[in-house]
Amino acid sequence: MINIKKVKENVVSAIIGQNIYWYPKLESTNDLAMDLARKGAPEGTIIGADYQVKGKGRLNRTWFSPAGENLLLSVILRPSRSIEISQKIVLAVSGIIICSLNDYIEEHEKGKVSFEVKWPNDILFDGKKIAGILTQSILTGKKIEALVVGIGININTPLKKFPDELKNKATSLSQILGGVNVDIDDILIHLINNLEKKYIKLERTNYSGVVDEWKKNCRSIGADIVIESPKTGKIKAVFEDVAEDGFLIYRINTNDKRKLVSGSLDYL
Ligand code: BT5
Repeated sequence: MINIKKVKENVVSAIIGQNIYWYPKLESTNDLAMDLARKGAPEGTIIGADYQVKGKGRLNRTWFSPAGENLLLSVILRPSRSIEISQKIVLAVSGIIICSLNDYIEEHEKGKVSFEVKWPNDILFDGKKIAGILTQSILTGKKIEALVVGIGININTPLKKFPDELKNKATSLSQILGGVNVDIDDILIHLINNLEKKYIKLERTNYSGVVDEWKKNCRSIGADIVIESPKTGKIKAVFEDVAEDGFLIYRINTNDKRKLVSGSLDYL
């Protein structure tokens, strides 16, 4: 169970984490956060859980996490923008997660670990997923009333506990650091502090520089990929770039460049 008192004592924030609600068990932190956001919960409210009965990924996928081992939370943001900004927020949050993991690693003198981002919402280590982000929004027309940013980070789950289909695709911070037990509270404290700093800056600077920052952690521009989306189905392509709005640009052949707004990619 997260030590909320310790977390509150160590966060330096005016917005993020002013209200933290943590539960032993929830269906999904995103579902409750969406409910509370609809009822007017203030910006920065965090909903967390030790266990989710129905942890959600994108596109009706599921998020796996045994009880008490990992970080599962949703943050309610209320950026004064239209929905187009949400992909940039996802890219920015990827960087914030990496920064928070690195802060922990540095603090515990565990050497240098190199994380990588995968469009649109994954954080990987050595090609394996350590964290994912799921955003959901409440809109008036195109204007965002609330954006719920759901974050799942594998902290202490050992490789053997992942289901077979994830064993070659997932990892956790503990696994990366050689099996040590990682203090989940400490990661949460870094995450809240980094979210606070970065979100305030992003709102002030009109989200400039987000895509360039994200690209610094991306090693797959130019790679052969397979993209999959409801609109296109599965197609082979080249990962050309990420556009200024945060969406993926892929190339089918020399003169045919297209934008992927909603979908996934796999490396070939
Ligand atoms: C995501 O979706 O990566 C978004 C995950 C967001 C989870 C958080 S937890 C707190 C909050 N509340 C929720 O209910 N959800 C959010 P997507 O890109 O669709 O990836 C999902 C896919 O990742 C699955 O289909 C699996 O293949 C894989 N996967 C599931 N659990 C995983 C895990 N723990 N580690 C790595 N990969 C996983």
